[in-house]
Amino acid sequence: MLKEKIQEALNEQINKEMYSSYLYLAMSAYSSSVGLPGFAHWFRVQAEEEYMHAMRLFDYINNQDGKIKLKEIKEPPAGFGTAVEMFHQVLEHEQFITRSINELVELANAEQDGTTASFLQWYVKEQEEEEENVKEIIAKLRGIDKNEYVISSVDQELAKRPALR
Ligand code: OFO
Repeated sequence: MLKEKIQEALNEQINKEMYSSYLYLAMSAYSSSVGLPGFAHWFRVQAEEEYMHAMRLFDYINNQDGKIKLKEIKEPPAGFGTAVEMFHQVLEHEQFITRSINELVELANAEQDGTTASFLQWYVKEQEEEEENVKEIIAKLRGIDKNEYVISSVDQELAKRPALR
């Protein structure tokens, strides 16, 4: 049985992951609108991945006989500037999510809930990978935001991201 505090924080994390999905879907739409189909594809896959992150929490709460509480998902912005500016916003958001996961782990430890702390380890690793991937893309885009050739070669590279299923 989940403690009330833990259940609340896990439900809050579902909302954050759903917002991440929404945010990346907005970035996908924006990328399409500015003629970057590879970016659009990458963000669409990322949005699906974030939905899976939310569902993993959803299943965990259910499996622990907890209570799911779905909250309103905030509206994401519609414009994100240049490609590199957009990825800086992604990094900022992922750093926010990493802090949130770390706080959840701290809470689980403080509440002596080893099951939840160990469940969260998957997210700790995932956040490490997500931040790393985004930093790599920023490194490729840095300083060349106005260089059409490089943007289009990164666009072609992002188009190769495999779909989730
Ligand atoms: Fe769910 O990892 Fe990104 O936000």
